[in-house]
Amino acid sequence: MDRVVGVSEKPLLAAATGHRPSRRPVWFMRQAGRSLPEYRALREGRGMLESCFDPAMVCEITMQPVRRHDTDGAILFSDIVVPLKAAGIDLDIVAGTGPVIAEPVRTAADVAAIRRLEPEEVGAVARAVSLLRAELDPTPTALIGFAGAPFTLASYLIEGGPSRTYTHTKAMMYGDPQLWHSLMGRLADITVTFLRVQLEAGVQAVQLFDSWAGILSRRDYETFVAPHSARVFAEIADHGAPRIHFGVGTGELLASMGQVGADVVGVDWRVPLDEAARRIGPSKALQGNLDPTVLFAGDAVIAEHVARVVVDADRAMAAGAIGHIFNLGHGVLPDTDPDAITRAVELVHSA
Ligand code: 1CP
Repeated sequence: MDRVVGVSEKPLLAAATGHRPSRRPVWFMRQAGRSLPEYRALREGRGMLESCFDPAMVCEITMQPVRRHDTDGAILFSDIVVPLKAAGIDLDIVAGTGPVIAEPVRTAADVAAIRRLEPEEVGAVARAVSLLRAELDPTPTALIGFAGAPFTLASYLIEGGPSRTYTHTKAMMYGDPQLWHSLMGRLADITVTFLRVQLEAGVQAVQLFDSWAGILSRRDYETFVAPHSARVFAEIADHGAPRIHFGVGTGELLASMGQVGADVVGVDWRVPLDEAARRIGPSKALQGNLDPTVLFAGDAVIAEHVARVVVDADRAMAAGAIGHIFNLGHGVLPDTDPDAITRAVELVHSA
């Protein structure tokens, strides 16, 4: 495509803001990396974090799934722990495991040691965004920036890595609410800085991932999490870019998550989109929610499930949702066949 596409012509931005998109926009969480052989080739012998601070590499990995699948969103290749690393926290992303924190945050002294993020510490990310805008401006694809929400970041810092039970996280939350809120406040500051750097460099939408919030009750979410996520959304509102909020297993939290300030609410595969719209209330766009494992079940099943999500989304819009961005209910699984992803995108675009 060689002509410059105006922002209002980007289907993803149109759907997020209640305008009529020229086609149903689709992108996939974790579409960059993972399943693509060209990604594995590029990452050969290069660490994950090292790659996230290399602007040319970030640009190339972000573009790979867009070129291959013709998605309407390009998700910046980065990770939720990148701003924590940049702010001096000793951590690594270990292949096959995920983020690992050298010294888990458990005490008041540990929390006090978490400092602010200076914008220039994520200057490499800003440079990657500039490179990407130059690539994407002539196309219909919008550039999406992202950050981890304070709760999900806190869970990694406190547990020291991925967890099933979030024991230490909940122990601090229930046992020392003052310390908890102090930690969440510091993480919200880092998240705001990281998102503002991306927005100022040119991302056209942002997604706040509160991936693990679904382990909380609605009451706990509202008491311990919502005020901090709400502050993040409020402090980036002046940019005017659509703000997406997503978590896994959040069926019981959708009404609350819909109230912290996002324009678009991401829904996992457990709740049909029309039911999600009822829980969230009117005036929001919805994003989701094909079960990622459906991509392993063959073309006929993929077609059936894509059609079902589209029907549910259309019902959600009849019930007051202002738009639909097609996505998975969570990220692309690593051994997904890339051709199944391409096929799903074609089906969404022709639905
Ligand atoms: O499409 C993309 O891949 C874009 C970049 C991206 C994004 C949006 C990566 C690259 N990570 C993320 C966000 C992220 N990272 C989230 C929120 C989204 C989600 O819920 O899926 C979370 C929770 C993480 C933490 C993380 N980083 C994990 C999960 C571990 C756990 O707790 O279960 C893992 C495995 C990583 C490493 C990582 N991040 C990204 C990639 C491609 C990888 C794999 C490592 C590698 O390739 O070496």
